[in-house]
Amino acid sequence: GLPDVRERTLVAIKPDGVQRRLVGQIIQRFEQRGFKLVGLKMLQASQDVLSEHYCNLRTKPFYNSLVRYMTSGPLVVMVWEGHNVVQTSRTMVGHTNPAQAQAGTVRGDFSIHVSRNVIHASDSVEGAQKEIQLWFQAKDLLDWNCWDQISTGE
Ligand code: DGI
Repeated sequence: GLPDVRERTLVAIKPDGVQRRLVGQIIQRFEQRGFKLVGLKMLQASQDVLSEHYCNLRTKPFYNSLVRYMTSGPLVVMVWEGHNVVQTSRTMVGHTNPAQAQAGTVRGDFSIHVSRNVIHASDSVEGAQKEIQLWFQAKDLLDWNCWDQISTGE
C-alpha cells in the first residue's frame, strides 16, 4: 500500500534549547530528514496548557520543577508531517534521559541532564493528535505542496 505521508507530530524546543541558540540546528535536522513543517510558533507556555500537556506526569516528584522549567522562557512549538513522522521523530530526539541518549540524537548531541533535555516530541500517533489540538488552532496548520519547479510568475 501507499505510505501515510500525512502523519503529523508535535515537536517543541524547550526553553533551554531556545536559550542555547539550538533552534536553527534542530529545525535543520527535521528538514534534512525530509519532513515537512506545517506549523510553527514561539510562545511562553501557560501552566494550564502544560498541566494538560503533561497530565500523565502530575503525580511524579519532578512535576513541579518540570512545569517551572517549561514556563521559564519561550518555547518553539512545531508540527511536522511525513511518513512515520511520530516514530522517526522520537528516534531523532533520543532517550528521555540524555545520559542514555545515543550520539546523533538531539538529546545525545546537545544535553546531559533529564531536567534540561532540550526538546519534546509526541510519543504516539494518538498522543500527537491530542497535543497538536492542545497547542495549535486548525487554521494555523498549513497544508502546502512541494513545487516541481520554481515558477517566477514572469
Ligand atoms: O517523552 P519524553 O519527554 O522523552 O519523556 P516523558 O514524557 O516521560 O517525560 C516528560 C519530561 O519530563 C521529560 O522530557 C523530562 C522530564 N522528566 C522525565 N523524567 C524525569 C524528568 N525530569 C526529572 N527532573 N527527573 C526525571 O526522572
